[in-house]
Amino acid sequence: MKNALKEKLARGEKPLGTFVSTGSAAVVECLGCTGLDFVILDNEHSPIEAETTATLVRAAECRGLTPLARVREISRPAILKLLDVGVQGLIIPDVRGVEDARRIICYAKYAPLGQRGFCPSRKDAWGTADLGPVPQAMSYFNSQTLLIPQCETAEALAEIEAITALPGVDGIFIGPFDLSISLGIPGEFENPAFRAALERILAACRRAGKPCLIFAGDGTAAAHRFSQGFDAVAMGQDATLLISGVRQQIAACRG
Ligand code: 3PY
Ligand code: MG
Repeated sequence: MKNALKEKLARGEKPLGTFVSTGSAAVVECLGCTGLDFVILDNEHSPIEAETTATLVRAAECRGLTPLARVREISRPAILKLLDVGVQGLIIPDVRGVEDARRIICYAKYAPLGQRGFCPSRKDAWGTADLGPVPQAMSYFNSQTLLIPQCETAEALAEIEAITALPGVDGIFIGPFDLSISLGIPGEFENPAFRAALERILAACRRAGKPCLIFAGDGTAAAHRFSQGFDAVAMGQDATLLISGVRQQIAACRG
C-alpha cells in the first residue's frame, strides 16, 4: 500500500496526527472521520502491543488514516513485529546516538540498507500483494516505510547531523518532554537552550532533506510548531483529545 503520509510530507502539506494510547479500534476509526492524516499507535507509553497494533492498523486503513507505530524499544523483535503487521512507519524512542540509529536501520530496512528479516505477513497480504519477486518487494518496503528516530536525548542531539545523514533514516521526531528532561530543563519549552536544540534539529533535517516532526499538546501548540517550520505534528493523544472534547461540550452546556 502506498504511504499517503510520505507523499503528503513530500508535497509539504503539513500533515497532522495524534498518538493512540487507548488501544480502541473504534476510537481509531472515529479519528479517521475527523480530518487527521495519521495516527501513531503507541507501543512505548501505553499498554498497546503488536497484536492490538494489527487491529488498530486495520481500523486506520478503513478510514484512510496512515498508521505509524511507536516501538517499545530498540530490538529486532519489537521492530519486526510492528512492521510485519503493516504499519507504514516507525517512531523510535530513546535513541542515544548514531550507533542506535544504525541498529534501527539494520532491523527495519531490508538489504542493502539493513538486514530486516523477510517473511510473508500482513504487510504484503501474506505474499499475495503482487509486489513482484522478493528483491522488488524488499525495495518497495524500504522506500515506503518511514523510519523515524526520535531526538529526545542529549546524546542524540549531540550527533543529530550524523543521524539525519544516514541513508535509511527518513526523518526525525522530536519528543519535547524527554528532550527537555535530558537537557536538564524539564518542561521549559521556551528556555533558550531548548529553543536552540529545536533549531539545531530542524537545521540538520533541512540539510539532509528529511522531514522534522514534533509532538505538541494541542491544536494551538501544533499551529505554533508549524509556523516554526516543522513538517508534521502529532497533536496530543486520543485520550487527551477525548477528554478536552467532552470538557468543551460540558462547558458549552453549563457555561
Ligand atoms: C516526548 O515528549 O518525550 C515524547 O516522546 C512525546 O511523545
Ligand atoms: Mg519521549
